Amino acid sequence: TRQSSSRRVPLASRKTSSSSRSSASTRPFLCLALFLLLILVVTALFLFPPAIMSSSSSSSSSAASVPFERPRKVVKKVLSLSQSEGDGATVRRSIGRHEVPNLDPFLLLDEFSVSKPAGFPDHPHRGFETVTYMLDGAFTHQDFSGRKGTIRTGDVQWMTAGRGIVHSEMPAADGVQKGLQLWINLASKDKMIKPRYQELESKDISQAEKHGVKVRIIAGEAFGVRSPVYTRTPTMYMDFTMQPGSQLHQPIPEGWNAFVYIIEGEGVFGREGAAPASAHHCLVLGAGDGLSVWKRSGAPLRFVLAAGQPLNELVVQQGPFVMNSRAQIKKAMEDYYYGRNGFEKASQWSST
Ligand code: FJE
Ligand code: FE
Repeated sequence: TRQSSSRRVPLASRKTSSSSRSSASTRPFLCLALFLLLILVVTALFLFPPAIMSSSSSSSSSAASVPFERPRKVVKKVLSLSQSEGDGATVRRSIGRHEVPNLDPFLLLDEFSVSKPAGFPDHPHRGFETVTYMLDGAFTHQDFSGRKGTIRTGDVQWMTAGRGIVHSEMPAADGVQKGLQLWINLASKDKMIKPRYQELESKDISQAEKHGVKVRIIAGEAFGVRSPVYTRTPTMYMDFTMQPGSQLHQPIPEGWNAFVYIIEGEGVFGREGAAPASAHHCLVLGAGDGLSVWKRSGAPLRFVLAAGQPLNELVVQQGPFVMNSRAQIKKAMEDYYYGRNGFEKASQWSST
């Protein structure tokens, strides 16, 4: 009745009267209505966070499709050529050959194709990490502490050799077994840490897909999805597959060294007008905050993108030992020879 009486007040006089008489009577109701509205909004926020978050993440992805402030361009393109390694194995080396001596913190990238009986029999490592990513087939590894396992298509073995590992890496099936092996340097303070393995089965590798671009995240983050792998040397490593007509705009931390290795197909990297690059090429990226890739037509494009925070330390490498000085290399060779400082189990061990 109070409302109806206030409604009957002529418009001209309502403004003045509402400030005195009607406000005193309707304020409790207004407060109640505002309170109910607040509860409604809070409930909605609790009930539909995924909808709200996904809409905000898709808007942030469209923000990412705006060109980067400083897009990374391809500063070097190297075709990896086949060479013989291990015991009769064939690798296409890109990082680690003369043209790309080392891209701190990366030491080596090999695309390996190996058939029995070839392989990588018993050998040591010290001072860095090896990341083996199977592209097709299976590899068995055995180490001097009795650890043994087989990684298959899509699986990853992230091995932190630290102060020392001796192992063998051999094909586990008939036919050609293919994969990538990336060597990542360890900081001086981490070179002698206890060895550690992080193994991810294919089904456990974080994946994301958006607008014709699929990514498998081995390390780091893409499309808002993070890998559980701990990278002692801060690293991102992902495997992208792009369908024709798709584009990718992947942020990469400023100051990190980065490269692309094309597994199959071809695509345009760095700037839209660039000439397409094709399989088995390693593309070293220049400075900037992200990489754009265009896949126009034809077959899908598959490549890995790796980026890492440079260590800015001296690198002294002697085969499987990567240290900071000649003296440390000499020490590593002696430790391996005499079975000391992490190589205790080396002398009496051999793979089966
Ligand atoms: C190594 C020669 C080698 N690339 N890719 C010397 F062949 C190796 C070595 C590998 C390797 C292993 C796999 Cl599974 C894949 C690779 C080189 O084992 F460590 C030294 N020092
Ligand atoms: Fe090895």
